[in-house]
Amino acid sequence: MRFDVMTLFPGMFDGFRQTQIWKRAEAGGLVSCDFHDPRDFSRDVHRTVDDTPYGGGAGMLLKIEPLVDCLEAIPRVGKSKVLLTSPQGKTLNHPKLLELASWDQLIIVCGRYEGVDERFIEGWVDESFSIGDYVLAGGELPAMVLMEAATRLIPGVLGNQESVDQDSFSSGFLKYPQYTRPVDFRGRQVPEVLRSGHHELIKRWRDEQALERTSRLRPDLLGDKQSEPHKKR
Ligand code: 4FV
Repeated sequence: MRFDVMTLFPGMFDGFRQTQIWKRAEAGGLVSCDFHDPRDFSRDVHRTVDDTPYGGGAGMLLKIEPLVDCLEAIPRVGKSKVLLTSPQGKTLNHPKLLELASWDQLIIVCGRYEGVDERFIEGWVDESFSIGDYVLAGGELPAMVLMEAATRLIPGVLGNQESVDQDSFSSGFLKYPQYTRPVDFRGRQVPEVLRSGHHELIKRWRDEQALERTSRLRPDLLGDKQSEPHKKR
């Protein structure tokens, strides 16, 4: 999977690229990423990439020329899609990330200022995505969220595929409670069943817990799924 990120702040990704999951995936040739700064495509000595909105209103917008010139300079690789980070986009979720993880190239345009010229969206963006109903200063964090979440779903990136399959949402349920040593912390015990070694009982307990917390915390996830969480669909 190849990520091409259009951003005015490529440095924001330095820390992200030091994360273990990304470094291992990049070293294994499972992912790669390149950064492209629209400011390098601005057409004036002041390297302007923003301007005031027609019709008035607060703030500035990203101009269309540097965005189009920057995008058209990115070599396309196989099945590629142009994504824009925007609060107006569809909110990312697990099924969408599974779909995005199947593309050869994702070009992510990071919004800044109050947004971008609408003609760029109409003419050059395949899909806008949001990470939630709140407003950020830029699209760089949403881009990293997508890059990490999609990369985790690429076969071979995570040590054991099992951990993806057991992720929250991959079964459509929230994950069951989990515990590790010590067995007792200030009188708080690890549930007996998990220390029983009785795998059938452990699985049943985890199913019940996943269903209970999903119906309590995220009933919207249940839809038709009223019964066991881990019954293969
Ligand atoms: C956002 C979000 C978001 C809007 C103006 C950056 C900001 C500026 N992107 N999910 N929520 N973007 O707030 O994706 O362009």
